[in-house]
Amino acid sequence: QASPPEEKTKTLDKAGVLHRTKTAEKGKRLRKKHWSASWTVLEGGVLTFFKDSKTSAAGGLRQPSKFSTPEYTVELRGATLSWAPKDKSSRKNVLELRSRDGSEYLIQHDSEAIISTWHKAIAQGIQELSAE
Ligand code: I3P
Repeated sequence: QASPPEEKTKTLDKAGVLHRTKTAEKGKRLRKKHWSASWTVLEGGVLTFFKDSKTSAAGGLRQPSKFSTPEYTVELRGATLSWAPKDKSSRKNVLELRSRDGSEYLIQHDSEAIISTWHKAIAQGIQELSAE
């Protein structure tokens, strides 16, 4: 399915609330999943999950200092992204992101349209970093 031309620009920066959980830490699988809704920012080849989801969209990509503590930052260079296999989660629309250092995250949104735009943006970010 072809993208309209305006989506082919290099604007990768994106922010919004996603459900996420970390499933592995530097190659070591975590035993329990803890899903939480998180303000998520894709900027400059780094995906940042903040602790909190209660952030005003009016702030755009800017994060009020009150909520500015990132919980996880994922360097996209050398990372891989795929749709999670069904055995990884009972949820729908789940992406699996593996960082170069062997950490893994599941990323989910009930809206297929919303998760698809994240899929596209993160995949494009990974691809552009590998092409540098
Ligand atoms: C887990 C929790 C997770 C669920 C996981 C459960 O239970 O319900 O949301 O993952 O399923 O084990 P608990 O809260 O007791 O830790 P999904 O929502 O992604 O399915 P799993 O054991 O199949 O990974």
